Amino acid sequence: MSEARLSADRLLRRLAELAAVGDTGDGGCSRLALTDDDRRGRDLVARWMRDLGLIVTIDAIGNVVGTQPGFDDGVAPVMCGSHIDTVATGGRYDGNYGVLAGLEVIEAVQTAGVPLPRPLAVAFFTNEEGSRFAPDMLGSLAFVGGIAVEAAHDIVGIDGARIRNELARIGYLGGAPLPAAAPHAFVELHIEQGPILAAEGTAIGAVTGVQGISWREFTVTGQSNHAGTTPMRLRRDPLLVAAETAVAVRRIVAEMGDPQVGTIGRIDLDPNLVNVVARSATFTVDLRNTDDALLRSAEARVAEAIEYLAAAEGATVTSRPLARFEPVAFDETVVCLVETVARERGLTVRRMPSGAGHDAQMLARVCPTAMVFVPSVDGISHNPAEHTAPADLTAGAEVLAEVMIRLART
Ligand code: HGY
Ligand code: MN
Ligand code: MN
Repeated sequence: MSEARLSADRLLRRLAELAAVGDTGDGGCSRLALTDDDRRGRDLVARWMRDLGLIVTIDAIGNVVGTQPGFDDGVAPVMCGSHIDTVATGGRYDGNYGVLAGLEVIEAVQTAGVPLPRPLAVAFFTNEEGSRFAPDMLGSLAFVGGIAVEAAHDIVGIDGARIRNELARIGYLGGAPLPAAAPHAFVELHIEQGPILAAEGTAIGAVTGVQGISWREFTVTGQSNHAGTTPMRLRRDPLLVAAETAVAVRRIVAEMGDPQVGTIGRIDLDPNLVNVVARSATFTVDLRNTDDALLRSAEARVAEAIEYLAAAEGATVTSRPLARFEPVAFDETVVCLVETVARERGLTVRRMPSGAGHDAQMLARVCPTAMVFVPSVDGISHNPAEHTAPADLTAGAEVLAEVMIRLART
């Protein structure tokens, strides 16, 4: 039995209250990074942190950390957390769960007066999703010094907004120093967002690491022309190249086999009109693999395919990287601790890599880090239907609590 008694009701209530911010009316929520909805979500969670008496800091990229008071500055905290920005078709658990469960853990520890030699902290990091501003995990990347603040501030989003301006506009251009002091350890609790735990009936994932991620934006330029008067043999249609690229990506990934995945998630057609052969097609290719050499091979094959398809249509191609992070392995000691705590609590547990990117993959650069997964019903995520059973949410939070308490005593 843990020394701290978590309140499942309070956790579920806060999850519902946060999900109401940016509610999309279909069970999900939309809080794209640094929008007004993101600000409202930030204000709510920061208020909960302050109500708990935590020291709340905001840094220059808008990361927010709540730390227990009463410890010397030099004593590094055991930190947990995740993100509260969402994709536009987000569910209510991705990121939010790890932040609010962390808040619940700290509240339970404080209520029980659990004696710890170092503080606990909970963070939400800016722009984990990367949907509006690339790359993803931007806030945690800056937190660990993986990108200069000035470079991060100058990033322009898909809607033309600049990060620094948006941070200032929503009141989260903070003064806490970057890179931040390294935590003693970091644990991120998160829904799996995939099908494995639910299919197996396993309660907890002891996450061993995160697969490599490659995002690249391609712009294929052809010739805008009249849809009625232009014979097919004279067309240089960039949309055709984009469509053939989608087929090529699927073929390449199928030939490589699991765990390689490939996605064309965003496409913009210019001028995007019913009676105009497009001038250009701009689209993103998201490739991922647990093996970096294979990921590089997939990148090369896709780039080669696009060049070939564009040349065949008399079109030209330019591209730019949006994100590229190599595979990350988490700290074996912390992964083992997650397994041990889960088993002690009578929970089934299995080791697994993460298919999704997470802030933990950045914190792993500066301190012992691991993640705890709980099942996603039908493996659905980045979708309003995203769901995790309350009992699974509670079990994950209790594992988080015990792992953090033990890490605080190491
Ligand atoms: O794309 C990802 O894996 C994460 O949701 N940012
Ligand atoms: Mn997430
Ligand atoms: Mn996500």
